[in-house]
Amino acid sequence: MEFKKSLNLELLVALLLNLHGVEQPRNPWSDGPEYIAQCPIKPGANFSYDIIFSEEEGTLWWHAHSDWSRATVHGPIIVYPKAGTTYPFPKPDAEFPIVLASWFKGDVMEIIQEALISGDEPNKSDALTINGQPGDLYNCSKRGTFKILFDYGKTYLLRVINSIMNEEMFFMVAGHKLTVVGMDGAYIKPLKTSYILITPGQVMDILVTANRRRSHYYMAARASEGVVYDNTTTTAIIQYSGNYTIPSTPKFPNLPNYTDIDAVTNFVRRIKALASKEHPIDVPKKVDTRLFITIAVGTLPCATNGSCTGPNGNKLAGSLNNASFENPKIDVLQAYYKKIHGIFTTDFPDKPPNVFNFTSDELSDDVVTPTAGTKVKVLKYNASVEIVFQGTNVFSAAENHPMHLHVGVPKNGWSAIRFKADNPGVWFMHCHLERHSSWGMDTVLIVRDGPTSATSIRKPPSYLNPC
Ligand SMILES: [Cu+2]
Repeated sequence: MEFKKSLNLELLVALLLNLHGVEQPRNPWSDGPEYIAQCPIKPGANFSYDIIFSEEEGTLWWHAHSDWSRATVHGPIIVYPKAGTTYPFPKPDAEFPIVLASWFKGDVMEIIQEALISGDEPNKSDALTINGQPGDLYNCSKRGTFKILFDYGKTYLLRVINSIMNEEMFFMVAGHKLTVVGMDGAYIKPLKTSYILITPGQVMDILVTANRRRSHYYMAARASEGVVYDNTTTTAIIQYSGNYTIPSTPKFPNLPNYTDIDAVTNFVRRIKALASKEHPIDVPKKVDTRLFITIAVGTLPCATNGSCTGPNGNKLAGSLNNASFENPKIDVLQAYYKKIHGIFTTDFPDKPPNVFNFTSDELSDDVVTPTAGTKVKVLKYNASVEIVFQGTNVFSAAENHPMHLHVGVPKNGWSAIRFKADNPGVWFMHCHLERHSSWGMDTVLIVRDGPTSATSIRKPPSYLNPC
């Protein structure tokens, strides 16, 4: 698969791709994040990505991964069942990708650059969109609202992708039950629900049966609250085929409130892996490498002495175990592979440097003083790893953190994951709230090579972009 064309000549920004849910066995060279897997592709240059699919099925997606280019450069990838096999659920009659995204009045790359210089919160988006259109509740897009046609009695597969920059989203279809059957490139136990909560970076495969009175119905999405969030509502319309009186306005869904934490919890706790014979899961029962990682928003001193407009004249900084990630001069992968010293350090802490009441409502602002640097964690090949992520309430900035190892860390809560480090390479681990990632809420996991060439990083492509 080549994305050469879409990344070519006319683009004015440096772009990189990140493939969501694609495991890319031993192939970090085409994973994408700038300064992690490669240097940014400069305007006018091009780069071919080699994307190796292995176990993935269902919906995946790709997005640019250079500053905030993800806002507008993204798209679905669909993996159908292997020849001779079928879905682990009744085959849908038709399918629609539903891509949620953010719209900013202004240049997104400038918006984040200005925020990083000022040290303050970046601008909120001005609209949220479904397949590129904000929908009827904004004053700019009535004619363009995205519409799909339902034939009564048929079952449709909605492939919902959240490419929104900073908001976790409730999504609903008025009057219709949803059955979630897949997430992030894997099928799950069918989950019947009236709404979903989908975090930035996530994908959900959802069955909807057209079994309601022939009419027009809104599908709609709005945020679950964050510290700062776009509180607008994006819509698209489902129109039944056939003869009926068209309503003056489509039926609107009863979306959970922005602040409805119970709605978040009640949905998320029901997500279960398929764990069938055909779709096994293999969670390590014994663990030999443990990481306990606190997630915090703190501050770093202002680069331009005292002129920052963040808290106390400082600049906002995200951190994992008090380490605030800084992009290196050369990508970590190249430095690791070619043994170039002085680009990163391997001292990412295994546990929080200081222990405090992580979720207290009364924390002093200096309880976490992050250190800026390029700290990575090196894992042995085949290590059985457990990571416990712990959310914190530093700066009263507790919110959900959708960590890109595909795990949501709930507001003032924790998540635990286990995996076998059997994919040698250099892998970016970051919060998928884009402003948190820009503030340094990131680190890199390096999985060392195994004993043979078949358990080692593949050879680099013949051309690597210079930094
Ligand atoms: Cu976060």
